[in-house]
Amino acid sequence: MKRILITGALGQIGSELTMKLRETYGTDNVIATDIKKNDSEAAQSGPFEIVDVTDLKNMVEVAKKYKVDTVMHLAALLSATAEAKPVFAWNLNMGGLMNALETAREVKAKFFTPSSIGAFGPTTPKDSTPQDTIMRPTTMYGVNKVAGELLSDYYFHKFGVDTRGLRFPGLISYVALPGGGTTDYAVEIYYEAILNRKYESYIDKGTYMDMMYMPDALNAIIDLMEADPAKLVHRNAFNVTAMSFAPEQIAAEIAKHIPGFKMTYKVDPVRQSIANSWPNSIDAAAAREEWGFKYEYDLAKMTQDMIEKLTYKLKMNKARAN
Ligand code: AKB
Repeated sequence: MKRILITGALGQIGSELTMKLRETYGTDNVIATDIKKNDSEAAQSGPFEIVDVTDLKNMVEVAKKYKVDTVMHLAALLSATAEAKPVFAWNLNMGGLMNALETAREVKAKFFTPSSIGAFGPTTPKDSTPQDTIMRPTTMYGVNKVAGELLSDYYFHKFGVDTRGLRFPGLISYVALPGGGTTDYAVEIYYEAILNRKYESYIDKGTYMDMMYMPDALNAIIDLMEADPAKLVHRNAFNVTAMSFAPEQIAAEIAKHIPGFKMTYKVDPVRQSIANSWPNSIDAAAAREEWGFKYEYDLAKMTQDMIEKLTYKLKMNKARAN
């Protein structure tokens, strides 16, 4: 990877991935794009272009202008929003992906896009979900993710585009908030714990889902993209995970740092039923074997870091506002 174009660069993954790639590959070699500009570091610290992923011409022009050799396509709606707006989700998630793949084909670039644990469904084995297994999701997001994996495989086999992907679990970070996902509770809980010492969970106790801390997710993207293609048996997309927990377990871990922290439950039936259709925990053996996937943060280590960094961030925000 030498010159990288990122779509959805101001979203939850993009805002941190842009900065990490700029540190690693050079500021001018990472072109952040999104539908709107804001005053975030990712938008202001290097090349930025407005790109609407439903506009193929615009995307190809930007890719050609910067002579990119890699396209990372992150712009997409997450599971809960996609469930609320299924037609819009299909058009944006599938139309955007098709345009990004076409762009990569046109400029002969390598390609990355995230898949998700949402690609699995209620008939998938729930525990240690294998890399290759039943994939019959019951959500629009899941349908998009399975179709996206297949489309990425198609572009590899048909046109030789070097497509690669990861099935991400819930991603937890103190930098940018996720929006419209089912796993978002595991980010919100830290904000509420620090600010109010309490959290009302919309996911019920006993509901296990895979999660990963953002620094591990960013390393996984780079490691996969730099992996020797000769070693890749799979491509779109690899199971990756760092931990699996239920709401009461993350709450207990937070309470070790914030005494008196209390969690209550008010279950949201839509997001609960999405969570129920996903695995309890997935197996990342193929990612470990084919390109050396590893992670550093488990629940305890992540919680310590999240609370430290988020407390500082919220303090700085408050100081700036006063
Ligand atoms: C979501 O909850 O929709 C995402 C995901 C697991 O893909 N965080």
